[in-house]
Amino acid sequence: MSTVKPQEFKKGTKPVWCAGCGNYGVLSAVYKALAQLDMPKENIVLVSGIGCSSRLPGYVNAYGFNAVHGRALPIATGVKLAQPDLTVLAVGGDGDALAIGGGHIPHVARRNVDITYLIMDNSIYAMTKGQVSPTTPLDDITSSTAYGSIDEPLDAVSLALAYDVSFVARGFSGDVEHLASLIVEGVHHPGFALIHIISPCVTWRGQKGYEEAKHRTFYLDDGHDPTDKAQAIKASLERDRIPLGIIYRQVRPTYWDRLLKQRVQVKSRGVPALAEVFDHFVPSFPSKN
Ligand SMILES: Cc1ncc(C[n+]2csc(CCOP(=O)(O)OP(=O)(O)O)c2C)c(N)n1
Ligand code: SF4
Ligand SMILES: [Mg+2]
Repeated sequence: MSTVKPQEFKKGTKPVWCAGCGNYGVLSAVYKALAQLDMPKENIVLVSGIGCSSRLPGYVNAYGFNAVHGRALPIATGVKLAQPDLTVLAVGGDGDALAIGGGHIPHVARRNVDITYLIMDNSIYAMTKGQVSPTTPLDDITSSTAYGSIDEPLDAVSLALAYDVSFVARGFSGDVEHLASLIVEGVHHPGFALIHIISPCVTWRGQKGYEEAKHRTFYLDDGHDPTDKAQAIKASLERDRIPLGIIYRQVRPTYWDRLLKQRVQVKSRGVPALAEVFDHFVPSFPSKN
């Protein structure tokens, strides 16, 4: 049982988010999860892109890096590979993760880098004043779609399952306790964990985000087996109802495990120069597996 209090992760800087923004709930869940994880602050790094949601690391009492739009994952990968004993969380919005940064998800997935990625989805480009995003519903009027969006929205969970991300979950900013438990599970998972979070923007979408969450979400129960990929895909294909909880989980070697294995192979082949490179960049850090 952790004795660390969530407030210990709270920074003096007050968030600049609008009143009613879903991001407050996500931040509270991050505080709770980090307290439950009970690890030293100096071992935690949060890397974000650019957007309202990407401001989150600035409000957490741990290491943080507010990076470049769409580039949270490559930077988080660099941090994790340089210091594998750190706990690395990547955070960002739907635009950051699924538009400009969308090309990074499959590669982190196939490498299974041990990062927990929080996608804070408000279905809009909020920071730049309400343009259509990859998850804006069809027909929605936004700053850039005066007559309604004519693009089908992307589903982050379906995408993650198609890319074979090894841990896929969905939470809602309005249920802090549940979201915190998903973050804890994601961090404990050895490999890439993607958590899709419904985090409404009240300024550019009014109450729409909260109404969608209220009327369409449901919690997966014990009948759902997250180790069964077919069940996970079936759950993600429900278009009218949105499942919350752990949708998929598979334990398989991480990128670090593979590097360690290669280090042994390189050494056994007796190429001293290459072995030296591996000794330098791939020291024997402990693995979660
Ligand atoms: C390379 C680059 N392109 C575009 C921008 C402008 N820009 C900043 S934030 C943003 C979108 C933010 O949307 P999202 O990632 O969903 O975050 P939100 O603000 O909704 O939380 C854009 C297009 C930028 N900063 N850098
Ligand atoms: S504009 Fe939207 S996403 Fe940004 S802080 Fe305000 S409510 Fe939150
Ligand atoms: Mg957004």
